[in-house]
Amino acid sequence: MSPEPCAIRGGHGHPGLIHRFLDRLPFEASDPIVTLQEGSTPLVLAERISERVGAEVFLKIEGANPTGSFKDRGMCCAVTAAKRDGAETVICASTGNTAASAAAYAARGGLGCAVLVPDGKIAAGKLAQALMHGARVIALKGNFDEALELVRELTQRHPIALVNSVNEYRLQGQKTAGIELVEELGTLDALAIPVGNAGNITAYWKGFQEVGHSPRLFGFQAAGAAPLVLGHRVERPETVASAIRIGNPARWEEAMTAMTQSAGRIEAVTDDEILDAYRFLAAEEGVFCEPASAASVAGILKFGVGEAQRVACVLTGHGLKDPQTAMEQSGSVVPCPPELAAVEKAVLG
Ligand code: AN7
Repeated sequence: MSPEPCAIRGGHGHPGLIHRFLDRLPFEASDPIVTLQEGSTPLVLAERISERVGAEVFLKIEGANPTGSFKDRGMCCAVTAAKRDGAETVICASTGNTAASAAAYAARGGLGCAVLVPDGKIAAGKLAQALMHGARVIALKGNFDEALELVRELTQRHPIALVNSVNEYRLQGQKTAGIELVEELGTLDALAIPVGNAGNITAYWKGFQEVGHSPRLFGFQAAGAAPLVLGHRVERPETVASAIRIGNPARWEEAMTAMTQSAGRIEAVTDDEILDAYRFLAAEEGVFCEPASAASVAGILKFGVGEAQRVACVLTGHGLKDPQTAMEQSGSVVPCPPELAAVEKAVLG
């Protein structure tokens, strides 16, 4: 991998994914590429989870992207395209991560940004990011599905670029994660992934297909927000995994087609199962992801991996995104006066 494309732009280290995968993406090197050097994320072997499911399980740590989620893969492409095509402002509906990523890339690209989020239902870290990056943050008295419908209508009336995953460039960017997995592992038998709006699972499938690979897709939804499992819309989705609190996925058909083509499955995991996996990952594997991401691991712990021998779990977002849930799910701190004897007792228990 050549560091040159970044050096040209005054950066160092690995190139962003548009430069890395330029031959597979609808961009030219001369386009006004907006990058924070996203992609090329760690892939770590999860020894304890591997033991529990009886297969080799790898974690694709998408929380290591610049804004802490996989959304950066799609957003660098969507914002680059918007800028190239002359847009001045981008907009999205979001359960949080898309908003944080859109806000960051818009700031980077010198574009305006507005985000519509469900009031009171997005994790604190994501809200802080969107605000810090200077987005106009609109708290909708409604859920994600209503927000998406509204921004779709709004962008029909105004020249504002929609950067939700209904935007084809988002999938183009996100497919690169699937390509990275095949490049790194050579082969994999199954992919476990949380599913909300169903853009990411659709994008992974696109990436796998492009490199001639067909792992089984295991998609997992939260039980209180599982329209694809139930086969019908969920009017009032509810789950502790606020990122996937979605009742009417935009990429419904494509995701189900991908699932069928891959001989995969879509299943539901309860909030308790999600939180068990969330704590296990942090305490036993040293990997802190957000609750929605833990649905992928909760799913394989619950349903197994069939005949698969090598599996990748996509950990879509960083644990720091949602400090409130983390604090609720973990132990308490030990108070201590500033005296050696007391510290000794506190440390040694
Ligand atoms: C951590 O940010 O929909 O199935 O508006 O943030 O492609 O929707 C987030 C989704 C999984 C589900 N994990 O991905 C948004 C948003 C995390 C997420 C998903 C999301 P999709």
